[in-house]
Amino acid sequence: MQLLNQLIQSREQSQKWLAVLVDPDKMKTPELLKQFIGSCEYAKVDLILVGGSLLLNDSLYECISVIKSTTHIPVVIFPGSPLQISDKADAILFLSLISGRNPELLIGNHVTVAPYLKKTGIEILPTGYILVDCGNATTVSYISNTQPIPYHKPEIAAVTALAGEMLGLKLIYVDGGSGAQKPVSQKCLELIKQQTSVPLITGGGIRSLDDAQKAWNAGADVVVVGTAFENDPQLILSFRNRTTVSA
Ligand code: 1GP
Repeated sequence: MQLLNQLIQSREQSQKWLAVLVDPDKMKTPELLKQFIGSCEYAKVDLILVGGSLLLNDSLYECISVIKSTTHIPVVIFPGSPLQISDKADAILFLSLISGRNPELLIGNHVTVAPYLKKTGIEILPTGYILVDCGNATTVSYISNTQPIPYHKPEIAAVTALAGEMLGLKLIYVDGGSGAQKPVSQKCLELIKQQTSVPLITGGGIRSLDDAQKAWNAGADVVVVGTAFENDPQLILSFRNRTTVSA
């Protein structure tokens, strides 16, 4: 079954997903990456995102190959630039940065990469990407040259998500950016959940199972963790016993 349909099915059953973000630049050796993927299996991770706002090394392809040779957990590209494409992945978040007003990130880059993406045959996940200011300037807000939505204006995030769904986007990803000081507010997730009916992904600044649980309870269907697991790879083990079905 296509990933989007699996996610919709999980959402209908109130089942929550855990996604791990792997930054290829942080891959020290293939062995260490394989070890970490082993921990992902133990922690019953549902999705592995690969990508980054700024990749300094040309290691995306190798990183995905190593992961695919180690696990059956689906691998999804979370592209920080049009260069981050690989036919080795299962799918790609085809991101439109709808919180910003940078035409290249709303539609421009998409036109450039569309024919290449078609050739890869991987699943395309049209995603409304919303950046929220979560306390510090992140790489993504600098590189994208866009202004994030203010933390205390969740209603703006909610109507932005609504407009994204009306435009036909199939997923909403509300992100504080990698290494955010704090996660996107629960109020923001609740309002987006009320306004929209497509699956909701959130990430940025999630540092513990408790943070993730709060995000799931507030309405996120998928919680993404990157920096916290990079800093402490053992932390992922504590996610094994999470509650994956919400009330
Ligand atoms: C960033 O949402 C992801 O786009 C993950 O953020 O690295 O802060 O976990 P962290």
